[in-house]
Amino acid sequence: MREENREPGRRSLIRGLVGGGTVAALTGSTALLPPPVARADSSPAPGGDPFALPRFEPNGRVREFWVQAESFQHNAVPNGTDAMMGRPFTPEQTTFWALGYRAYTPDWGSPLDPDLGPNGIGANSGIPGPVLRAEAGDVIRVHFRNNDEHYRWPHSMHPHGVVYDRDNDGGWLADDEKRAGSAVPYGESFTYTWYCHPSSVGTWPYHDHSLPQTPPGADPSPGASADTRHGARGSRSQPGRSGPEQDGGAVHGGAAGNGDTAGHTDAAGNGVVAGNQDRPRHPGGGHDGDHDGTQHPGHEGGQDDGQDGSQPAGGSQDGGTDDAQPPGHGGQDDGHGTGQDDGTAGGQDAGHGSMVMEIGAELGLFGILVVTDQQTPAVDREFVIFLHDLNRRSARSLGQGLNMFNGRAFVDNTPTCTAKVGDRVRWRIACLGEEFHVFHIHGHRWRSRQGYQGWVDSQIIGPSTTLTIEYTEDNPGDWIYHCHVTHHMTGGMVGRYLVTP
Ligand SMILES: [Cu+2]
Repeated sequence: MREENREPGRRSLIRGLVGGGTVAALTGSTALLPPPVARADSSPAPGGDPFALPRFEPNGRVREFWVQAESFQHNAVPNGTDAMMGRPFTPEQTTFWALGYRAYTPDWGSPLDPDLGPNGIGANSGIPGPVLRAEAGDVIRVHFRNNDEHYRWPHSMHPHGVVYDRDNDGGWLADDEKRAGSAVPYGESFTYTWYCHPSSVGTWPYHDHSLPQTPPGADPSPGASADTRHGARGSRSQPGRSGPEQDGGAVHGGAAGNGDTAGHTDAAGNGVVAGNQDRPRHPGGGHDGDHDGTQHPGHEGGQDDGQDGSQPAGGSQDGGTDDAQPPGHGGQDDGHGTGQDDGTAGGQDAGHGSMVMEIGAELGLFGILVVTDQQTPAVDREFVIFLHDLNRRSARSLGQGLNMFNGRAFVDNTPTCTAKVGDRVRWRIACLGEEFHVFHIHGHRWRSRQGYQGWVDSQIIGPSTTLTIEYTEDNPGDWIYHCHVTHHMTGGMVGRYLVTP
């Protein structure tokens, strides 16, 4: 049915972009126009409600995925070099305890093999997670298991773009903490069901959206420690927990306790908050940092570095960025803060006190979900690149914050993408974190809804938004792709793009 509407939709799109007179001249390239634009034009039935979403027409197919959250030591700069700036790194400076999603055979039997082809799951190395692919009309069923042996935090999977009910959303709220899929305890599993509507066609992120946590090595306030006793479903009372990492691994589900203190009998038993539990709660609750009155002013965010309070208002915006400079480097070079700014100003934005919302995603629990339909052009090469940042507030083992593509920083550590002239190329790019980026590929242009007649060679992308870039390769060379925000590029967001004749 939508097939019939396809061509008119594309034609009107072209008119919108370049005017009707040039339609014929561009016909050859229309197949690679960004599909969502054409679809938006073609979906409403003639004379129908322009607000109406295209209807879900189930095709009876269920796409099943077996996905596991895992923890592992991860070196973001395995070759030890920032080849753009000529700076060396030791493994200690760039290694942290990461989290990642991996795809498995049924019943989480064994990890699926990597498949970097245009219809594959990707590297399946954890960061990013597997590319979850489906078609409009499909139902996606993700069997998710939490095997976070290191942090032992609850985790979840929250998708964008597809359609789901609240129980399958994976997003945790302190005042709605009973939803099983929003906080899957370590060692347990949950099955999510998501529907691929026609409006789901495109590139989307999915990520951990479970309860906030205090990163290991942070200095949670006594009150924050108390909070860890309740609401930390699944992560409390874990046998075998050991190591210093666990100390700070305080789970602040206690935020939920504000409206429900009766259920948390151990609140009174926490000596550290003695005398405070009788204090009237703040109306509106939720502010775990102050609900027990023990939060120290100096303990907001990355207290160790003590710079939070001295940051100008703009500091939080630079949160994960200034910190991308290694100590002793960079700060002076590009006029940004010094290496000791570890981005903790962002901590105030990302959570309360030392807690960090979506810390699982910051440590690597994210991936790309792709929904296609019959209008999606086939390509020869498809590159899946995830832009994300990590600062020392969340990973104290790092010598500096990092700006990463797919869990790696700096050229020849980040993915090297390859194509040959004549290839139909697609980049599926997504972003999470605290930064906005400008994705740029040297030597190439593509169609978008921005720029002169839609042609661009750089595009803005921010947390949870995506880019789908399509073109026919025409320019051989040893190129780079990078974020065009200078200190994100020098913080690691640069990769190689090799095009052969
Ligand atoms: Cu950037």
